[in-house]
Amino acid sequence: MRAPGRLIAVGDVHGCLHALECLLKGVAPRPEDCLVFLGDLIDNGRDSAAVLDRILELRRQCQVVMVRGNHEELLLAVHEGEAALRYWEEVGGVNTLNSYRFGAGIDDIPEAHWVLLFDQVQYYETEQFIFTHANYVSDLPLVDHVEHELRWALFEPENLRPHHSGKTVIVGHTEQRNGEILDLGFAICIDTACWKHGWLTALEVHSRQVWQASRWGMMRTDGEPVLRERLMSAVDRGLVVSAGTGDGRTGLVD
Ligand SMILES: [Mn+2]
Repeated sequence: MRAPGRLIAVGDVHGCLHALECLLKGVAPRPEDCLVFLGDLIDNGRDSAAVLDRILELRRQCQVVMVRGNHEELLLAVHEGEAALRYWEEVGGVNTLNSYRFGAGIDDIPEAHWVLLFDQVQYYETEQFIFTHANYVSDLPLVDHVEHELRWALFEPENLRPHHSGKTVIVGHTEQRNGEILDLGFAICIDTACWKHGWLTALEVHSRQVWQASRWGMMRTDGEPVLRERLMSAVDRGLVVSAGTGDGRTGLVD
């Protein structure tokens, strides 16, 4: 039996608080709705700490499922030793630490956030849908998947087949730098690269209603291209100085 509320997947937030706030305003979650965060709530963007606080608050407003991303996996591994901590810092963790306090260390992350991260699931499955962070193996039940397939493997259309269960798979992780959802019918990637001038995407999986917001907290208008493409077309038309050759203000930085 299908649950009464909406079932809404949310792509990789990556510390983009303004995008998340904007998206939640648009979605206006009701208590019967279920929001499935596909992982990578943290790192790269500036406001990871506030994003985790917002998720804690959201859990009092509607049902929330959090699928674990590779970035959360790296953070949870920092207690294994210095090398793990250094590696996480290099792939976006420094911004997460600075979101607690400039120059913060791992001990500055509050207990409530660790508890929240430990609540993340490996994947989420309903009667019609499968949600993972990164990818899936078409002929394997989800329970037999390993962490690489769930959280690290790139979503490459040429290598994908429908999952044997017949369920539609929803994933994040593989950045769609053009800002558009990659919809293969049997599988859909909604990581539209929010922290890199793209959008944060929410998708209601039954109705296919889509919300997209920029990291500056603006809702996408119909057909609006990502900032990267607007800038590149301005460069092509000679309206702005090309990235890297001018004063830096138009530079496109990953
Ligand atoms: Mn990821």
